[in-house]
Amino acid sequence: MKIYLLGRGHRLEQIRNALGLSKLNAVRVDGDPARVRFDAPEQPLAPGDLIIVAEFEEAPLRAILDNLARQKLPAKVMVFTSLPSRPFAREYPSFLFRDEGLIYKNELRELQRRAAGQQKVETVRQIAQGRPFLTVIWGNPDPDAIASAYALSELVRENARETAIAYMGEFTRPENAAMVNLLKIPMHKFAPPMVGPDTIVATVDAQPSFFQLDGRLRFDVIIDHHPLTDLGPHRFADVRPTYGSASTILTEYYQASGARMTKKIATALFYGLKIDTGNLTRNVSDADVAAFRYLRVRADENLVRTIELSQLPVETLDYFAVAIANKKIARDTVFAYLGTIPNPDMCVHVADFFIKLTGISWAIVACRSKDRVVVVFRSDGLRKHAGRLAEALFLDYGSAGGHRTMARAELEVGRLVAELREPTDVAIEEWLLRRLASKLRALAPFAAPAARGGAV
Ligand SMILES: [Mn+2]
Repeated sequence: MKIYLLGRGHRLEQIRNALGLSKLNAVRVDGDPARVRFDAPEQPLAPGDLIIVAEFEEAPLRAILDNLARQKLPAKVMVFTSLPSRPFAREYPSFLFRDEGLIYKNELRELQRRAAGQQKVETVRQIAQGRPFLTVIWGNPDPDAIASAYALSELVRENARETAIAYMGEFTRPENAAMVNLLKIPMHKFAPPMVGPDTIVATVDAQPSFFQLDGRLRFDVIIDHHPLTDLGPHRFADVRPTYGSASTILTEYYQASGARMTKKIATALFYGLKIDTGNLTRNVSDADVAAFRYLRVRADENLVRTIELSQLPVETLDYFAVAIANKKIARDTVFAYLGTIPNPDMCVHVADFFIKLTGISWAIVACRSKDRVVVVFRSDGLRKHAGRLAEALFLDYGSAGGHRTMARAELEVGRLVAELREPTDVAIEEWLLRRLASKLRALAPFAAPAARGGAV
């Protein structure tokens, strides 16, 4: 590929120097740029060649462009000018234009973004200076919150006297626990003594209004991407509702401040961004895409895969065994009752597995857990609505609802006793089958008539 340079001015010299640095094959075309012939046999152009024009005055620029336009060249023509490029772009639609105004606008925007990021990091570091720094995760820790809390702690590590991460809720998903274990991110269940009189308290992926603590916690630093709520008194806040993840904001902090991003931090942020945006398919902004690109080459992709695959605790196998042995399957519908078990999430794992079976378009898996009966619905969503079915069948006994393909009902055992002599597992399973069969006819053969004519 050859690059031909045409025109006048310091811009042309700058372009030539830039091309020289990138070791591209640039040729300065001498003579009158408004008369140069590229269609002559001694100057053959190849289709991959480029002609770069730089000119700062309108009349000479037009003369050059008219000359090139007449020749119907196979090469692309790129034009750099200090004149506004829009009218030229309309007049010469096959040429590519960039004016200095646009170049500076884009450059300035980028510089401004970095300056703002630097400023923010400096502010947070100053707030943390010499003080204990505690980042609190609201609710059950999810990958975006975990990654952001970790990245923020590392960002202030050299300034703060000590850093710690606390979470309010519980680890409900095994892959989130795997993330923390594999990346060795230190974090602890929140306890009020963690907050001393001079502790700086931060939260990420949440806002103070999310916490129901009657104002017992005061937040100094807030970094979030949820819709803005009343933040109350604070010393630093950065809330960007257009961003797909808080991990994106933290990524920009590292980029802007030049802080060293370790593989561990990059892996955590990459996973947080991936989960919150559903692999860049939900709530994505340009900033998320840019952060994704930045993180992807820095993250440990094998570790990310290991975390993603860590979804099923080994004890799940026992419940799969029960489910497969006890399944009631007819036509396109499968039902399984898992008995009384400690963790109702097992119903979710089994139902997610059953709905993948060929020919199955309804999977319903239920269990008793403490004083509740949990019923998990999965459907293929074709002319079906799992949420409405769950509501129609079970809303009278507790909570029920969901989407076309996924739904859940949680019934209070206390409200079933009127219809069951005793809430044994056998009685609960029979009752559920009768109830389900009233709407899902495929299950009718499994539904025993109600004992003593009990109401269904
Ligand atoms: Mn988030």
